[in-house]
This record gives sequence, structure tokens and C-alpha cells, in this order.
Amino acid sequence: MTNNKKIAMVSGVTGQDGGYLAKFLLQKNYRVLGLYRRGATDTFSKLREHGILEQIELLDFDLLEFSNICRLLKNHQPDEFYNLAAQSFVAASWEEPIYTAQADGIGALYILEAIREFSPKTKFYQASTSEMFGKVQEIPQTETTPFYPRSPYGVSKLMAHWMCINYSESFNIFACSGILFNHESPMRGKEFVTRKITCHLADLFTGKTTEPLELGNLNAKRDWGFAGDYVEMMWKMLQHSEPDTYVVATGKTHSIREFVEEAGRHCGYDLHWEGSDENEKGIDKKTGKVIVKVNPKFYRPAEVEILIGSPEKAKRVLGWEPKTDFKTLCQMMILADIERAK
Ligand code: F7E
Repeated sequence: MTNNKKIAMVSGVTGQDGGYLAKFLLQKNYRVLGLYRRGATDTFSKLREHGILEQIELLDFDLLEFSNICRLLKNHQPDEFYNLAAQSFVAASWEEPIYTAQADGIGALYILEAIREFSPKTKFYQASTSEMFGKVQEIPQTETTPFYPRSPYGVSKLMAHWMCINYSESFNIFACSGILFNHESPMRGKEFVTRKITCHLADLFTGKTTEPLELGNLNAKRDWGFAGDYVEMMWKMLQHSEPDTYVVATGKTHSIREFVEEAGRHCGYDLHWEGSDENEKGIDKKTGKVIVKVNPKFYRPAEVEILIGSPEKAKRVLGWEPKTDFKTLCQMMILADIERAK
């Protein structure tokens, strides 16, 4: 009886969050229309790994093609639209600032315009980001902390964030924005630091490589949660009586160095650090082997040094709390990559 089902459109369905959210919505008995961009290689691997590829109706989508977005909204009149599509790699946003602004800023505006014109009852979720806080003006960051983005990615996302609020206030569109802090999982893309670390350590552990892991700034701190926990908040925001903005975070922060040490422990490494700045190395105490070295190639033109969010409003208003702590997340990721490497 598909007719009675609520319809959710999920852009970016082939990404980390898209897979977890689609799975969550299918369990809630939604009809999931998964929007994906044709042409990317190995597009459906995550959905296949979740075991949900056959249950999602896949539709062509491009954030830069307004006519395509209008047609999708007009034809399907979804109950909910989750905009998870983006150029999401911060480092790449300095190389592709214009594309990033178009996809992450204007792209969200295209969807809002299409909702306004063709499907005004559709509830909209925008994937906002802690990168909007950038050079943080307050610790911890909350829904009222002033923004100070530090990358073309952060600036572009900030535009989409304010458009979302503006369209909600101007046209009475139910548009919510989730300011999600870093959220990881075994499905995370390998360009992001956590998965880069767990993939490489798993390869070292299983003998697939002998090369040290090369990283940039080891001292940056992030508030890392589990993507599987965070998608529930996206949904909860759209079930509430009023559209609003929420910080989604754990309230704890850890450095990149701590993440490597924690993941390394599962491979039997006991890391100590020698040297400083670009000469720093992480060495296994037992074997004397260099496991990590710094490569300035991975430094960013402007760094976000520390992020730590307050999930207080999410708990108070929507009864949401993160379930997965830092150690459990590290363990989940490194064990999954060791399994894959084998
Ligand atoms: O970097 C440092 C790097 O690329 C985290 C995206 O989902 O979360 C993510 O953005 C930190 C930075 O994530 C390497 O300098 C050191 O300080 O894992 P990341 P991100 O930039 O925080 C936010 C919330 C989003 O919205 C984004 O879409 O790690 N770092 N060495 C490194 N980072 C990378 N990628 N590679 C390194 O070798």
C-alpha cells in the first residue's frame, strides 16, 4: 500500500548521511525517493552495504540544474525534503570555491524556490554545519553563537542557512536547519580525516602497506559524533510543530592526535610523539616503527582550530541525545576497516 506512505526526498542519498537517513526513513515506513548525481564512480556502494539499494526509488538530480529540481518537486510533491547533497570536503573548497558556492549555497536556494513555487507544503531540512562557526566566537557553540566561517565551504553553507531561515519567515515554508558538527561512521568518505586514519591504520595492521600515515594539523579539535545517531535528529526536526535551527553535537571535543592514538590502540600501537610541527612523527613504542608523519600538504589555508557544540536545545526541545561516544565511534570505524582490509 505505497499510496498511504509519506514521501521523503533525500538529496545526496549516495553519501554517508544519505545512506543512514534513507535506512532510518524506510524503517519508519516512508517511501524514499533518493536523489543522486549521475556520473560519480561506484555511486551506490554505501546503499548496497546498507542493504537498502532495492528499496529506494532513485532519481537523477543535480544541485546546479534548476529545471530538474523544479520538475522533481512538481511531479512528486514530497512530504519532506532532506538536502544532504553538497560539495562537502572543506579542503577542496579552496580549489573549487565557485563550484562550492553554487552547489552548497545557490543549490539550496534552488530547492527552496522550487518548494515555494511548486510544492509549498513540503517540509525542508537543510544540512547546515559547524564549519559556519569556524573561528569560534564562543565555547561551546550554540544556536545563538555568532558565525565566523573560515573556508569557502563554510561561507557557502552560511548562505544556505540564512536562506532557509529567510524562506521560512518570508513565505511560511517549513524549513529547518540542523547545525551538525562532524559526524563519522564506517561509511565516511576516505578524504575525511577519521576515515583516512582508520583506512590507513587498517592497511598497516594487515600488511597491505608499510608506509606511514601522512596527516596535516594534528592539533585541530573536533566534536565527533556518529552519523547513525545524527540522522534521527534530522527527522525529529521535521516532526516538530515549528521549524527551527538546532545544534547537533556531542558536547565533547578531541584532537586529530587523540583520534589516531585511540584508533592505533586497536591495532596494538602505543604511539609516542617526537619532533614538532612538520617534523613531528608518531612512533610505536614497542617496535620503534614510524606510524604517522606530518605532511604540510594537508594543512589548510585557514584552519578551524576547535569545535565543540552544545546539544542542550536538541535534548530540551526534541528529546534527542547522542548515543555513541568517541571511543565507541573510533572502535566501530577501525574494526570495520580492519575487516574490509582482510
Ligand atoms: O577535517 C584536520 C583538518 O576533513 C577535520 C565535513 O563533513 O565536518 C567535516 O569537515 C580536521 C581539520 O573534516 C588531515 O585540518 C589533519 O582540522 O575530517 P575533515 P572537516 O573539515 O572538519 C564538517 C562539520 C562539515 O560540514 C564538512 O562537510 O582534521 N586534518 N590532517 C586533516 N583533514 C583531512 N581531511 N586530511 C588530513 O590529512
